[in-house]
Amino acid sequence: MAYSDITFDLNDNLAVVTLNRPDKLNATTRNMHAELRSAFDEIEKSGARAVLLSGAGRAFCAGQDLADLRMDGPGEILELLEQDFNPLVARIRNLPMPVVCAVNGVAAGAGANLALACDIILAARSASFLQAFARIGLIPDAGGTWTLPRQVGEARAKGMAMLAEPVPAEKALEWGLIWQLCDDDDLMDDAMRVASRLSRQPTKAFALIKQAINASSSHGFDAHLAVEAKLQAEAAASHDYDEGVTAFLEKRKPVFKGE
Ligand code: T3D
Repeated sequence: MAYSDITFDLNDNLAVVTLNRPDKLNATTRNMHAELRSAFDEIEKSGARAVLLSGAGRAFCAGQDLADLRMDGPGEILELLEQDFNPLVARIRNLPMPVVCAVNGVAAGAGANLALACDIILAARSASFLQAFARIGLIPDAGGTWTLPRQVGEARAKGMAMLAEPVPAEKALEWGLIWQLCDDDDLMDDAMRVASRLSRQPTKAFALIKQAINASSSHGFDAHLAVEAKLQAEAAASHDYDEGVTAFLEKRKPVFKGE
């Protein structure tokens, strides 16, 4: 597929996906979603072992392009969520490899929740997270009402959703929304370093870590111990587990294959 609303590059097992409508702060369109679906299809087929997601220009993503709406009522919103946003964030959460997000500027509306669906989030000091929905009479979607209370607690989740004020990256770090704060000029190098390191690590274990952590919110502790044991047994069946232990005993660096 030829891409116009995103750029997509795959090198050395690392896929780099960049939202690419900088004039509109990378607001998403139906076409951008179609391109993202195609890119993630390619990623899954290609044997890639990590993804880096970012935005072109001064923003990460301003959420749904409000000029790309028919404005013919709730059916349209349901369609957008069920066909575009929900499958996208679910795919990222369930993708069997780490997804690193470099939040290079404002992440607003569903753009904020797209970033928060990723596994390792780095943000530039000048970036911010804005649950803009209430400004237009909507509620946080694309997983926002699920993710926010878990990550920042109910008090801050409700404040973010109802006051709809930007949360600066430094506060996002303090609140546990993101992994790392970077100087603006360093963000892409730092994010590339993290993503490229992850692309050479035990991918199968990373997929199982995602599965275990995703499942943790729907079980009690005892039930989760059983899930964890089952997933650990799967990890122990991998080449990379054999290699990790062997390399440790031989006092050398492991060479993981992601298998
Ligand atoms: O039907 C549904 O709505 C369902 C799905 C919803 C999911 C959602 O994501 S709802 C939330 C949608 N997003 C927003 O409400 C955010 C809208 N944008 C903003 O509030 C501001 O642009 C920002 C706070 C993000 C940044 O402000 P600022 O001052 O840095 O930039 P700007 O001047 O507002 O924007 C620059 C350009 O991008 C401008 O275009 P122009 O005038 O230069 O041609 C602006 O219109 C455009 N832009 C920014 N966000 C969007 C957008 N165009 C369309 N849709 C946008 N979301």
